[in-house]
Amino acid sequence: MPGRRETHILVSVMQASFARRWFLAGSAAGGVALAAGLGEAAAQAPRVQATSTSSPPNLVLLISDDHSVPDLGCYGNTHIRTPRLDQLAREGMRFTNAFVASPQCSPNRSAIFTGCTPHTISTSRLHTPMPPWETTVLDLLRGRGYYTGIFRKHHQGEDFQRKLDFYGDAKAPFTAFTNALPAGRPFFLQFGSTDPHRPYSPGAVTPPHDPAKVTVPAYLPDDPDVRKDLALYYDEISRFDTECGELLDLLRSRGLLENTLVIMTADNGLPFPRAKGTLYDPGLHVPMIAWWPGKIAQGAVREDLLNHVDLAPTWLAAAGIEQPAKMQGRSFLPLLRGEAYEARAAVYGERNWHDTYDPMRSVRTAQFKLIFNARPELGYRPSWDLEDSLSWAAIKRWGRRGGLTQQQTRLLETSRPALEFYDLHKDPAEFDNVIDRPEYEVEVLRHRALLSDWMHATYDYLPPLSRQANPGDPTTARGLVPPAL
Ligand SMILES: [Ca+2]
Repeated sequence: MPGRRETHILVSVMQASFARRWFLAGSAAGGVALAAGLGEAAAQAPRVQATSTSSPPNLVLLISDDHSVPDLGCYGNTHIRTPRLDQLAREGMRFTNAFVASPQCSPNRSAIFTGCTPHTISTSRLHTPMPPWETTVLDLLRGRGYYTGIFRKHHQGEDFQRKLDFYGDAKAPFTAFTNALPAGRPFFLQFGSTDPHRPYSPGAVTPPHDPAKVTVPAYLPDDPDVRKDLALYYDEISRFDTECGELLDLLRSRGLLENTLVIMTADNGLPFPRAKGTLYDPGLHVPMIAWWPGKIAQGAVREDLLNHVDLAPTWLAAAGIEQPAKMQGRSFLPLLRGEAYEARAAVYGERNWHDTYDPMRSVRTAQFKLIFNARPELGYRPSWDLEDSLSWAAIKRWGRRGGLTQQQTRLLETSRPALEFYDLHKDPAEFDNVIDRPEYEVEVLRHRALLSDWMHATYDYLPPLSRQANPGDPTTARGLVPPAL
């Protein structure tokens, strides 16, 4: 049973949580109050009023595949060569706190295209195609006259691809799109590179990056093979940068960049152990740059929390199309335009089936992150593309020798805690789990309530951390983690 002080805190948190849900349920508009973050992913996301626009902007998405912050020059990686994206950031807005909805490829891409969290639209399992009954942002744009095209990877299945006006595979030159584009039509174009996804082989760029100069993250051992692996990852990011430049040059030469919002981001974090497929920041924290001449201040850097579910609402708002009630994200168009904008208080993450069934949920605020491991009896398991990597082999080799740090050794343990809580200001690497420290008790409870509310509001299929049926009762709320855990 909880002590008196803990009960008081818990009841306060749960009452606040319940009051907020009641308010949301009674508020037809939803809207501004949700910007505080608790229910912002819920169905009542702020609606953007359709605005008349005589010249809707073209929309371009440049998306890399398995790529985290800080691995662009403009994010502080001093060795990687990404001149074109660095230029894009200098001429546009760079976001330092953009996060994916899921650290998995197809689930997160489905979130980008629908503005909904993957479990809400049944796409949480890796490789699940876009359900034919879901309305995507491309459907809505097409309905308003946009010409929609994708080059290469979208990972949403054949039905999704058939609905596009244009699709170009890896052999198609970028001119195939510009030649096919009907004159005078606004367009949405995604360049979906498969860089820097594994497998790696030398030769992506000349000269290659020097393994001696890469930055080895603290969660990996500083090993020659890890350095070689990271240099190959850098090489593919450079190749992506070059191709982005080629596409932008082509669009400019055809006069197609004059009223165009370009967004660059990545679909999930880097393909290394403790990154892709995990809810630690290296799995969730991705680069994001927005460029729109005359509309976005040049060289702006914003720290606001953003999630990939916010992209579709932003594109709709830019095109003057009303956001459907089902979309859970929030438009950050006002932020781009330098207008009044209330930042999110929290972003949420989910991992589900990805070679193994290892469901997890997370909530991240500016200072803290809570991770819920729904199968704590499992140890860390990399996805199969990482299992064959030089880096995973190095971790296992160092583990046998006993040379890993205490934090790195956790990758080889056979179980994990059900709950992890990190103070990101003091511990940005998320090494020091403070879930049981008394000084964090209030924040832990607040984040448990945030995560529970979000899971409940978004029709999650995992048991929420707090009992929703009777939120004011501390004895039932005490059963925060289901007995099976
Ligand atoms: Ca990916």
